[in-house]
Amino acid sequence: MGQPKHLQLTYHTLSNKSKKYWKQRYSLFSKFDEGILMNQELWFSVTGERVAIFIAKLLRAYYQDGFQDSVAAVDQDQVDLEYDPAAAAAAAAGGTEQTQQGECDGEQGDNNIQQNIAGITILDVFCGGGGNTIQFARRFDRVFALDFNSENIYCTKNNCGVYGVADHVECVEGDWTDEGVRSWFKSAATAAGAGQEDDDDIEDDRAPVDVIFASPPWGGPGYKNTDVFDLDYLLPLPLKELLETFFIITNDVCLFLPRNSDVKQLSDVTKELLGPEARCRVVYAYDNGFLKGMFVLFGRFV
Ligand code: MGP
Repeated sequence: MGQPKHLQLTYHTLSNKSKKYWKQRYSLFSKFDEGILMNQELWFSVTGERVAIFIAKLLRAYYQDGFQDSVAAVDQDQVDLEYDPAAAAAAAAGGTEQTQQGECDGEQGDNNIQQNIAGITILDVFCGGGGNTIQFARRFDRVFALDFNSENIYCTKNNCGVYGVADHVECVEGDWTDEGVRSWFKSAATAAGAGQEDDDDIEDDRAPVDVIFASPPWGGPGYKNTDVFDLDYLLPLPLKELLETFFIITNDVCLFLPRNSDVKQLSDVTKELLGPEARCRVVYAYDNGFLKGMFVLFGRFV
């Protein structure tokens, strides 16, 4: 059974824009040689494995221990999650809760993932090639992997199979900007609450979601051409509109954004949407000393 050739790119068939990522192929997927598939765009946008492991571990630790302890728990796993006073001061000026930096150490201390966190469902809204989906699926009960691009969905399904996590993942082809697609998901908390009082027989087959994770398109590697990335240029929606669509379902949201994202803008939008006292948490993700991006956390993760 042959896989589509254009998803089995080699150094020679990669576009010039993506060639530089060839030597990073095993940091994108350590099982690259076992049949990983990616189209041209995924080569520069998929979340590297150690970064994906880092955020999956952090969110899992939260569910095990609560956030304060989760920082400690991740620390114990040798992830050097340090408080960065300079960045924190800058963020505080913008009103964010706290800024931290985490060194992504991959599987270290996490080799025997005891068991997936039962009953927690994550929606990976822009799943791309499945880099994040795979690591969530190794640690959480259920992951919905959504993408509007059928090729991405094909790659995610395939790549989840390579990592043996397909049983935990439901791939859905759909565009988040489409209200019909969004309305298919609902808050797991509401679903549980409704279930208790439920005495009507109205069938509701929408998918309950606890956490929304989003690593949206940043518009390609060109995000680095500016000192501060204006989050109005996120795709497919500007930051505020994107968050609005998420908060209808759950406030427990985690974004992966460019490392040069405008933190003041993040703070302003957070207050606008969640109230004047509202805060978000920013965690800068370093891999081998290189800053790869920032995670921005809302709701119970703050
Ligand atoms: P990068 O900044 O292009 O590479 O991507 P590098 O090698 O860190 O930077 P350079 O300064 O050496 O040139 C770094 C990581 O950012 C990628 O592995 C992806 O995880 C993420 N990333 C990059 N882009 C362009 C996107 C994007 O458009 N969307 C998302 N979600 N992630 C991206």
